[in-house]
Amino acid sequence: MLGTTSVFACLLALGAAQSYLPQLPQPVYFPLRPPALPLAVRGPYTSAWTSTAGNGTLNTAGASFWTGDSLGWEGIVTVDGISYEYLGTGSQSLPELPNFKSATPLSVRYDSQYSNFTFSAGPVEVTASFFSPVIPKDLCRTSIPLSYLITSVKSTDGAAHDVKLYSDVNAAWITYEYNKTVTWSLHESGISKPVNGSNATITAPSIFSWLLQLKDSYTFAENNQFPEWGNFTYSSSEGSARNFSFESGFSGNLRYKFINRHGLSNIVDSDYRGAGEREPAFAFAHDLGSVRTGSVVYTIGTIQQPAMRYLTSSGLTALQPWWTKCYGDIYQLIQFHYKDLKTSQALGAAFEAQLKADINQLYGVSGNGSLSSKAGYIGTLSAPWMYTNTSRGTDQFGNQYVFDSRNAYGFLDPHTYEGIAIPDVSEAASYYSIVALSARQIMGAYVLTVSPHSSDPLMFQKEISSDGNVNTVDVMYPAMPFFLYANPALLKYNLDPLFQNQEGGFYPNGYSMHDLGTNFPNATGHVEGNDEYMPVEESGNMILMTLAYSQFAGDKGYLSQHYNQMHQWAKYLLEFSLIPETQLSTDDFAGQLVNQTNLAVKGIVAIGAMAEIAKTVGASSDAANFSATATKYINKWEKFAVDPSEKHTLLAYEWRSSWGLLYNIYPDKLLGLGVVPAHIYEMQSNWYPQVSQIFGVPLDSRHFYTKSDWEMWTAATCEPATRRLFVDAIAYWLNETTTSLAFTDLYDTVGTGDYPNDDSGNPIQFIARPVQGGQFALLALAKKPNST
Ligand SMILES: *[C@@H]1O[C@H](CO)[C@@H](O)[C@H](O)[C@H]1NC(C)=O
Ligand SMILES: *[C@@H]1O[C@H](CO)[C@@H](O)[C@H](O)[C@H]1NC(C)=O
Ligand SMILES: *[C@@H]1O[C@H](CO)[C@@H](O)[C@H](O)[C@H]1NC(C)=O
Ligand SMILES: *[C@@H]1O[C@H](CO)[C@@H](O)[C@H](O)[C@H]1NC(C)=O
Ligand SMILES: *[C@@H]1O[C@H](CO)[C@@H](O)[C@H](O)[C@H]1NC(C)=O
Ligand SMILES: *[C@@H]1O[C@H](CO)[C@@H](O)[C@H](O)[C@H]1NC(C)=O
Ligand SMILES: *[C@@H]1O[C@H](CO)[C@@H](O)[C@H](O)[C@H]1NC(C)=O
Ligand SMILES: *[C@@H]1O[C@H](CO)[C@@H](O)[C@H](O)[C@H]1NC(C)=O
Ligand SMILES: *[C@@H]1O[C@H](CO)[C@@H](O)[C@H](O)[C@H]1NC(C)=O
Ligand SMILES: *[C@@H]1O[C@H](CO)[C@@H](O)[C@H](O)[C@H]1NC(C)=O
Ligand SMILES: *[C@@H]1O[C@H](CO)[C@@H](O)[C@H](O)[C@H]1NC(C)=O
Ligand SMILES: CC(=O)N[C@H]1CO[C@H](CO)[C@@H](O)[C@@H]1O
Repeated sequence: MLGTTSVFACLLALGAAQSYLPQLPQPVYFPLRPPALPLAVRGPYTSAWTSTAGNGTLNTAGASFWTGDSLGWEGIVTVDGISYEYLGTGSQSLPELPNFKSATPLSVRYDSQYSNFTFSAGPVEVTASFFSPVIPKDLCRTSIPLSYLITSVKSTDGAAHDVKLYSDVNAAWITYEYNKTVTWSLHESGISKPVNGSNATITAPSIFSWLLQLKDSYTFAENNQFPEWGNFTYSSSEGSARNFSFESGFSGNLRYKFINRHGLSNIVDSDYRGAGEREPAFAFAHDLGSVRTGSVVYTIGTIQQPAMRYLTSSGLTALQPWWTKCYGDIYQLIQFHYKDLKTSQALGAAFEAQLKADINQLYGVSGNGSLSSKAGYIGTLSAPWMYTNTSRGTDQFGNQYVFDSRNAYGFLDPHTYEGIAIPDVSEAASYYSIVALSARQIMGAYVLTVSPHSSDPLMFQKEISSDGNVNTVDVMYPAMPFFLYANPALLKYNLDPLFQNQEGGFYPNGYSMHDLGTNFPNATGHVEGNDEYMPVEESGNMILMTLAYSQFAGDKGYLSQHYNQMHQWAKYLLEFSLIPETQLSTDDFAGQLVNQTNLAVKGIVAIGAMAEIAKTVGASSDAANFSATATKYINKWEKFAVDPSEKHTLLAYEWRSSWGLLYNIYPDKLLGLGVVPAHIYEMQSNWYPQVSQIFGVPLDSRHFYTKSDWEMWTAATCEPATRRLFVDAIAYWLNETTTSLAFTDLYDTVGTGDYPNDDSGNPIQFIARPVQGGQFALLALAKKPNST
């Protein structure tokens, strides 16, 4: 057997060992193949994904941060002496070894909680089940920034086999710069004193945790989206294994040692160094013995304590994460979380079951009807051209499709009637595949903290990828449907810091602020008032979100509490919403525009919402005034906003033939305000199919790109046939797009459904944004209080 030093010598001698990308068969995906699958997604800094771009999968593409930067996460299963890599690509740069292979991908399945990857490894099947619980009603568990990986094996030939498991992580999880010194230690069973060698007492229940941190940390700072403070942890325990071992050291060395000797040396490397310098890796190995089935549990994540920096009347405050109230210190947190697997699984399964039941109900699928059932199509098509052309054929990707104009399972390009159609998939199945994919991405953009003012938590959102602002109002607004569906209280915890800041006199403008801080995690507001200028957008959004929370939570007190502040914003809307001056709307990448139809209607609907709010708090003369103004404005708006053809609203008043997604009428329907006349809904619903493209309806007539969150909001305002077109188009796009990172909301509806380019030809990549909460627009509408 090779000793440690000779393994090194061997690797060094081989230098850049030949790296090969194995040609592996493609796994089968259920319910579809998204551009990236969540692996460990529990917060802005615990956000690991695997991309499916270029036919990549878990053991060809490996794990990456939401930005696409690689993370070292390695998994090997050894069966009867042959090692198979199922997670990561780290072992592929080892010198070629006769007893080392890639596991063969079989299937990839996801739901709202799990991404499960199944492989064959000789006579066993191995499943890597990545579990990031989405349990929004459980505040303590929701605040935990850690995720699970359960690796299980199952004999496929009925015989018992000798099985060993290995896994490691590297320091790329906590630093963008590979030359920054990282320090580490191994901890046993919640004890802060580290262990090494023989003072580690290995027993079945003891939990071992690697902790990594930057030697020089900077609290509340980021470097290329990576946190510059906090601890990364990777944990496991012996469990039912026959033998358990650990080691940290040079990655190639550890993997080589495991592949050849099937065990580790229980040594903690003391040569603290950068992530790129003889890549330090942190490993666990389990010897399961001769088994037919078996499994090992790992937990992983990045823990920041404190979590946020917050401006209050007593100055800048460092806020502790909410879990400190529930579990204690970081060691106790890791222990609790590890042991909590079964309970978390039960809670996650309950959310998932409810989600499926709610979708079945939405589509009228009775009992335990499968989501692939085609039952549940209700409604008629009112655009007559859709009746007359049916066809079947092969689309540009080689998929068979059937376009059935009576049920709109697919749709054709209305201009060419050519091979552009969505495969024959039920809308319920499409919708499930979208919302199930979105759930972890949404929750992964938030942190819950202790509040300096009350016993309720505060919730902060990171505007992931677009600019990193804190609690961006026009990013909370599209995300709102998820919270209304899953737990409206979270929307309140997210709104509270914005009210506290502005009611506390920290913002000088008469309209609502755009965000609570330019750089997450600094929730320090804009005392100068020079935040991004979206006055009508954000004032409308705040009023609409506040009423939505109040209605869905049955909390009228919240309206009285914030009436004065909302009244101030409503006054701004009275003045500026009907004829909006040149300004940005939330779709700021599209640039400024005067007289935006969709922005104006948001302001007007918000004035209608203010009438409802005033009525609820007993301000009846305010209510009458707001109500009369909303009616007066909507009548004028209709004259300005409708194209002379009377087929659609315009993108901007006086811009003849322009059009756009009129998504801001969704809150009118959601909140039962009745401000927007029914014939506007009908007209728009009939219009969208006429301008749809292969991957959906463009955001507006200026470009071919669209926003999937706004598409789903719009879908919720349409009659069923048009709604189906939107829903199926988004699922079809997810299945086929060439975008390579977590579910983007901004994509091209033509070509390969890629990221669009800006006007200078540079791609605009929106990644993993919480706006996908908007995908729950149909479910929120179905849950609307007092809905009939
Ligand atoms: C992906 O796999 C499919 C089928 O296995 C193949 O047709 C296609 O060319 C592959 N694409 C790439 C980019 O390798
Ligand atoms: C994924 O695996 C877990 C067990 O680890 C199981 O409970 C869950 O139902 C699976 N989900 C899917 C979509 O296969
Ligand atoms: C570390 O790497 C970064 C680039 O990633 C570079 O800017 C910096 O100068 C390097 N620092 C040292 C000490 O080498
Ligand atoms: C284990 O041994 C190391 C020295 O190798 C020491 O630093 C550490 O405190 C010991 N831990 C315990 C729990 O005794
Ligand atoms: C947060 O504020 C601190 C103090 O001003 C600063 O050092 C840090 O870089 C800021 N964080 C980010 C992400 O900008
Ligand atoms: C976590 O990391 C920070 C550096 O960001 C460090 O100061 C702290 O001691 C670490 N906590 C633990 C429990 O290791
Ligand atoms: C457990 O594994 C280690 C590392 O391979 C080995 O040194 C040790 O002898 C094993 N212990 C038992 C009881 O098999
Ligand atoms: C752990 O123990 C090994 C050998 O006993 C020693 O070489 C190493 O420096 C120790 N690690 C730490 C972190 O003290
Ligand atoms: C649905 O199926 C589950 C498990 O298969 C069962 O427990 C439940 O009773 C069924 N519900 C109905 C309404 O049939
Ligand atoms: C995704 O594509 C696969 C393969 O073409 C197909 O079987 C599946 O039905 C599609 N799923 C959806 C939701 O469109
Ligand atoms: C905005 O629309 C109003 C109403 O149609 C019109 O009077 C005004 O001239 C428009 N403003 C601009 C700059 O086009
Ligand atoms: C009513 C209608 O639009 N029918 C169209 C069906 O498709 C053919 C081309 O395949 C068109 O020529 C028709 O106008």
